[in-house]
Amino acid sequence: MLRPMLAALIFDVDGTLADTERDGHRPAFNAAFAEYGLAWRWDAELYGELLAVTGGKERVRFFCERHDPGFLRGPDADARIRELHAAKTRHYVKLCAQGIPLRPGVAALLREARSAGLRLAIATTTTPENVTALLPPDLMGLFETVGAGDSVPNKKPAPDIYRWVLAEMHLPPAACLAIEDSANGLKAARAAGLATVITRTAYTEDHDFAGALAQLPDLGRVTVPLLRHWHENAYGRDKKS
Ligand code: XBP
Ligand code: MG
Repeated sequence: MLRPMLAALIFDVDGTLADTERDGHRPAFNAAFAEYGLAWRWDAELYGELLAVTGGKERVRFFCERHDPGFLRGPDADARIRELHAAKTRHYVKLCAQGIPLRPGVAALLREARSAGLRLAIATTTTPENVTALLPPDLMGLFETVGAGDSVPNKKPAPDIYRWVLAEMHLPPAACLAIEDSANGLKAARAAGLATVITRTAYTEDHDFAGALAQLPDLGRVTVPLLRHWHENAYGRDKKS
């Protein structure tokens, strides 16, 4: 049977393209809480625990269940969480305007991949506005498909966002590689049938990355030929067994 050729790279955003959680999303949440007169403050350690849940709205609800259940008993808690999250997104977009650096090797690999004829896509849990706010327009323009936020019913570790992106690109998972930073992300990509490269962050250093194609500190030493080699190994090996 023919080995699938590598045709596309599908990138996660938070923790993969940039280390956005501790110094981007977390202060944006805290700014929104202050704006709404809430006494909640997420320090870096607590936020690390809350990252077990993907999705900002879902994370606020998860926090309330443990630290302020009264907030959820109030009238229309869902609407207030949505409003709070919209404020958080405004603060996050402002923070991005001040510049959140991309992780080592990301910009170079995106450009190299496009000039090598690979197609690029994004599969993220974060809100779409956050993606365009984070990426400079020239890099944003390299992606043909962006799957983000509430465009699918279930967030990572469910495979929905990866399946949505594969459908948009009309590609089988075997023709792609996913690049992720967290165990939830790895589970989502693997459940969608994608071989996955992991770049760990300070928040995901101790995550279980069993089943990953490779685990790296960052993309600083990753090139397209190396990704092609890993992809071939992954699928070559599968075909023989
Ligand atoms: C990580 C997430 C997101 C962000 C916050 O996304 O879980 O929810 O933490 O963004 P990724 P929102 O899949 O890119 O790693 O508040 O917009 O949800
Ligand atoms: Mg991530």
